[in-house]
Amino acid sequence: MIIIGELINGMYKDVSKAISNREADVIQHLAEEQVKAGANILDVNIGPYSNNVNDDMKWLVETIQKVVMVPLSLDSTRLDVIEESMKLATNRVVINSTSADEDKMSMVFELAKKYNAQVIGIALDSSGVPLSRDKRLELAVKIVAKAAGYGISADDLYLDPIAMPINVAQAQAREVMESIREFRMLCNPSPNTVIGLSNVSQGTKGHRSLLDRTFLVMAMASGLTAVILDPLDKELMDAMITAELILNKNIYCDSFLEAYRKK
Ligand code: THG
Repeated sequence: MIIIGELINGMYKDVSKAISNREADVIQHLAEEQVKAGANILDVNIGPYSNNVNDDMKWLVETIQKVVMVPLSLDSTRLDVIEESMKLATNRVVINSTSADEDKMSMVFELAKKYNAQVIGIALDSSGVPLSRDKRLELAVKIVAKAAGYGISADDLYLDPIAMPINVAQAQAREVMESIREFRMLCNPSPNTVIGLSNVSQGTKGHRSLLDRTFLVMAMASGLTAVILDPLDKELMDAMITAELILNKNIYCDSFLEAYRKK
């Protein structure tokens, strides 16, 4: 499982404050803790409150790279912001994200090609979030075909069926599970699949972690290969590690949680 740590996001008030006040220690602590907890990639999102998106994103990338070596997932709707920070990246980056809209895909895949980046493609277009597996599949097909046209291999593509809050879109969970299964069959080798797991429990009161980890285990059984989550949620990470074991991705031993963490 590819773990993408979600905590460096200006949606969180303390992170937003740390960005505007240039508190490097706050950001670097979050980066180190997430990597220590098992994050393979860190999502970097300046959030909705930034007044200076370009400088803020560049500062975040430089600040994080001073303390950890992992690749970054640059999470922004602004491609100019992504490109400016890509120039500073010391590792391969993930562009988070493109939609299935033709013009957006052209710009994102062009950029990915130029900088040898990976891409998250969200099964969504200007008509909105799809509510059925069929519509999600139709959009995913467009993304896979477009990526192939730019010579971007399926390994470098992450298809996101959009996990939605369970409290307002309860029927979508099953559609998402089935979409993950279908996306994996779109080509050979299969594209990666990814979800923003915390979306699931957004706005719910109580049991957030339980909702997220149950959803994650089910999505993994459907073929999920990457996930954006809070790696500091230990019960969530334990569930992820256990699901990988049950799916026969790692060899069993009695101390399998410790063994996984030692790797
Ligand atoms: N797909 C892709 N990228 C994504 C998402 C996705 N990036 C952003 C998001 N979704 C994933 N990241 C988060 C990060 C935090 C939360 C949800 C998703 C979250 N935050 C608290 C909340 O809203 O309750 C914030 C609490 C606070 O303000 O302190 O839940 O789906 N490709």
